[in-house]
Amino acid sequence: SVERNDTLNPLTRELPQRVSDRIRDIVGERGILTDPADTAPYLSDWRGAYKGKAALVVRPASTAEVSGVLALCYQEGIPVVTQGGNTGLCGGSMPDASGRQIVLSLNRLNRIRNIDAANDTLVAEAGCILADVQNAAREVGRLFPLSMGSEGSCTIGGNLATNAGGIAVLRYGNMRDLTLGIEVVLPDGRIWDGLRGLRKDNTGYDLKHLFIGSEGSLGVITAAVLKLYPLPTEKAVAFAALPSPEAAIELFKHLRSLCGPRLTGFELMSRMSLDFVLRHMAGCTDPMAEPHPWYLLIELTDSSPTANLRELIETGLMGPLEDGQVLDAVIAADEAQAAALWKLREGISEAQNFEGPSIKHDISVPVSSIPGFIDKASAALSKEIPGIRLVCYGHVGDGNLHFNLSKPLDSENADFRAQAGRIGRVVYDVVAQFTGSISAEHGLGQSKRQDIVRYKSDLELELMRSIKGLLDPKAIMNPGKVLPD
Ligand code: FAD
Ligand code: 2HG
Ligand code: ZN
Repeated sequence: SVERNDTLNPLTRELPQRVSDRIRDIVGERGILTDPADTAPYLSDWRGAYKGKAALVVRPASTAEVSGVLALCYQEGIPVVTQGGNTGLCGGSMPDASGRQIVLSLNRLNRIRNIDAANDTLVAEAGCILADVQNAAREVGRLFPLSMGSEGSCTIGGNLATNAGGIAVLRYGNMRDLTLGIEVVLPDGRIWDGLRGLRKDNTGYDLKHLFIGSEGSLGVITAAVLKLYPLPTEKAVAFAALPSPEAAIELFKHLRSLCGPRLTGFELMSRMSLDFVLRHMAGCTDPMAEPHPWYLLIELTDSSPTANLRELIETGLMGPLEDGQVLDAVIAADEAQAAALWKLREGISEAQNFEGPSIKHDISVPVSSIPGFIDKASAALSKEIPGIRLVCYGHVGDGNLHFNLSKPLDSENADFRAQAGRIGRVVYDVVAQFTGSISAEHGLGQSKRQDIVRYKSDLELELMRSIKGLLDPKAIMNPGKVLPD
């Protein structure tokens, strides 16, 4: 609230000048952005689906500065929206329209503090770009396996706060599985140093897991101890055409038995998804002569010098090709071809943006229920909105589908957007029938927080609210996100 005798910050008319002056004292001139040209990228998301206003964009460069800013915000009751690379897909990093909230961007907190090759760990600050962490690990002959289309922009803090997944979860797990310890600044400014690099530590409640996946609603993650793995020395990538999702799950079972943990990526995509990529992404071409209804992108990796993965994947595809469970297959001959095949999968998200407004459903069901889910949800939607364009793809080896929709060609953008709530319910009710999740890897943000009322038990919601009340008693951390009203 604004005190009577206080001068308002002329930039926002919302934040008292003395507060912005104190923030400037903490983070310095470089730590505050005020020019609209500089703040614009922080106030709208990657898709242009969410926009917000902020009292200030603050960019601390150390944990101590984060602590100072939060202590002040806590004292003054100023709401804080933490932001990493701003690549999230649920509006979690966007401030609201009030202009009262502060965006706390961690992009200057981006040092790699330590690499311990013997312990296979790397300590990264939250603002490190994921690709930079992957490269730092590679430089010491190690792998940091988290990988996704946004890796050139998303940050370790955002990956932790959303418990990000991506394309290698099948083998290495999601961000939660890749993290041994974290450092967190609590809403009142206190710093919890939980940067322990231990693979065994049973000393009570594992507090880091409360903050991982909390989407900025409990505190600010400032650094993490991440797990490293042996660098793969061999890789094989195949692109296979299939008649149906059932055939994809049969092939999954077959390849898991044949290849064991070497099966690293298993990504499904529908023809519509591939069509969008071919239409909009420069340099992408169909690797097959004819169109097919479904495709899989399959990756095997190994660190053992004796593995012959190309031969292994050929063997794995031979039987299914003979009995018609696989319609056609292409195996990458070199790294450039492998990258070109991956682009067909990784380009879908961006390509869909060119087709007008989209409605995203990042769902998971047990792997065995994938075909049943696709059948039921597709039938329900086609009945609900004739002409709807289903853009179905995802990390099917993890049971995770991006069951996305693009508007019918003959409908108005605004009409389509207005139906997102109703359409979501149709899809999520089918998810619930298969005991699935309405957010597999992207989080709840602002787009799905109300939906969880229908799909989580009262007890779960009560426990979530109790944890929020305990850690953030003044509710200053990312209000309007994660928890329902
Ligand atoms: P932001 O978008 O800035 O923030 C996301 C949330 O985390 C917000 O709620 C924010 O408040 C909170 N937050 C950010 N930093 C911190 C911090 N330090 N402390 C506390 N809270 C914080 N996601 C997947 O899981 N798998 C994918 O395969 C995948 N592919 C993608 C492909 C594309 C092309 C795009 C655009 C996105 C993709 N995403 C994917 C979504 C997104 O990239 C991830 O959710 C990523 O982890 C977000 O990181 P970020 O740094 O951009 O976070
Ligand atoms: C992916 O797997 C990402 O490509 C993005 O998670 C999904 O844009 C989407 O819906
Ligand atoms: Zn994904």
